[in-house]
Amino acid sequence: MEIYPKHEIRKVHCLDGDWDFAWLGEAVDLEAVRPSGISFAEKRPVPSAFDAAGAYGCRRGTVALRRRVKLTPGCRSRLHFQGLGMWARIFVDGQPLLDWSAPYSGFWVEVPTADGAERELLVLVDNRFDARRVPLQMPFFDFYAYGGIYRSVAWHEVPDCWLERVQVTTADPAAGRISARVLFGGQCPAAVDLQIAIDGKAVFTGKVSPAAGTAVLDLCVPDPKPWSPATPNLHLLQATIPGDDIIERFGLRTVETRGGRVLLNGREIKLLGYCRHEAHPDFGPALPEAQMRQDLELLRDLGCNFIRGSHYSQNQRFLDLCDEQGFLVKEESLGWGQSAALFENPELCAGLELQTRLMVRNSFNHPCVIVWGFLNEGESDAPAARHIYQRLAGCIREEDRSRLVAYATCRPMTDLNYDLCDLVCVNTYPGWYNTDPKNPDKVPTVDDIWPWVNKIRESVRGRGFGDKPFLLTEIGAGAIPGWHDPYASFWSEEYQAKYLETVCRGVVADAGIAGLALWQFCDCRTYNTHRALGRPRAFNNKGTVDERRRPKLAYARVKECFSKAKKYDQN
Ligand code: ADA
Repeated sequence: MEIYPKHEIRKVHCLDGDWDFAWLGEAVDLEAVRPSGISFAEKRPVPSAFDAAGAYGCRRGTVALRRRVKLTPGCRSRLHFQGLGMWARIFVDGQPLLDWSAPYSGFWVEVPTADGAERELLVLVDNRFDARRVPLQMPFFDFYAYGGIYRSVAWHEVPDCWLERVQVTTADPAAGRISARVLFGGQCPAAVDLQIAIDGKAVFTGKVSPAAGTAVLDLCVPDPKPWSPATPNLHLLQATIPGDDIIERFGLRTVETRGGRVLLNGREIKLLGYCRHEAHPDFGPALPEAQMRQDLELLRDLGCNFIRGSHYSQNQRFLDLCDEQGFLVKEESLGWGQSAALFENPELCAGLELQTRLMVRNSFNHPCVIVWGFLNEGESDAPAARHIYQRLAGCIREEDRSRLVAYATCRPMTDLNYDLCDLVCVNTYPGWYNTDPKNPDKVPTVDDIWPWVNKIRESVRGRGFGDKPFLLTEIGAGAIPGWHDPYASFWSEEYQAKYLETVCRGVVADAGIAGLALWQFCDCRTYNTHRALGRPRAFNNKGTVDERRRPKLAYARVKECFSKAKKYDQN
């Protein structure tokens, strides 16, 4: 897949396509696997999830994937993985180089040089749950934990000092003033010859002296065109040093909050949209670009301007498309309902920090991303969990101060960490899950929705957080596709339609609610254990479209509400 940043001078070998594939079994001792002993009888494509469908669908075990590549003999090189799950050991020419256990995160592997041209890349991938090896992905998460190299891979040839990234931050969108943080990798000389062109026009030529591999330049975009949902203008910045270059794409826009509102380029914006999993019954998270585009087409048709990338770092190609089409995104690192006790595990906490920093480093030039998130529905009302909320909000702000920071809470009345964030993001399901523990036999109805949401808002205001924009980042009801019931009972498309209409109408009419991400865009596969007793079909059925994107009854109701809503004032 063509993904930004790109390169004109640097030699990049895209490794997407057929790889040699071997299924090693369900009970493999990973330490005992020797690359030379593997016999490869099959071919499988990368990117793909081996357990999404077909012979290994829904199976847990270990696979090996192999690819041979011709590089320039003796060159320095690095491998770029955009995302795999759940655990991998990466070998080049038979040597183990890295063990990786951060699903959905893009990362680099430094490769030793070799005299010969032909190099062999072998990746062992394992999708078994293992709290020690893969603490970031737990079996209780309510979405299927897939295995495979499910995003693109590329092998880059680089000089001894290379361009890692250029982080572009907008200072003034209308005037086109930006700050460009040029990040160098490898052995950087004291002074480097650097050229920067924006949209083909030279804006900097000279020597820079990187301090700790970084040089910061204040630059002006020659013909600046601000980015907004209605005018998603993008600019290209090309940085060149001897033997290397990088082409970054960025948009000129600011995002901030004031008096409970979210402001884009200084103007109020109402965020209306969906939570979306990267999910499809045939492909798992390895969506082909055509599917990503269809999802965006449907979201546009529904009248959305906002996508919550639940619950992990997003495919970079998807974010590129959101940049091009003017969608706004909350991107979040992988986390789901972890308890305070789990955060006592230092390896989990280190993994959370690593993947959260990687999310920011991988996505910092996407204008579509306006909110960084982490720890969906963690135990945010436990004093013992505060350290991890502080750590993650803190590391995001170290990486990027130009966006909003927020986690989604399902403990809105007792949450202890609102002070750390720019937004109050609440997940709540009144009218679906029972909100009254004292009255377990009460049948939830849509009449429960607004009294409960308003009670939450009162509680947030009462604790002094009324000046932070309030977003409903999850709310919804399940509907089994095709299940109709004249009495609109649970699981019917009728109940879901009534439910989502009640939510959308209320949010659109209420200026005090800054945003809504309905749960969820499409049905998606979830755990297939005993937990699935609450998840008919072993799917989370709260999609407005089903897993093959066929609309349910609710589709037209949401479309009617969102399309008529005023979202952004261009003038
Ligand atoms: C939670 C969670 C979602 C999903 C949802 C549901 O709020 O964040 O991932 O599991 O509940 O459908 O119950």
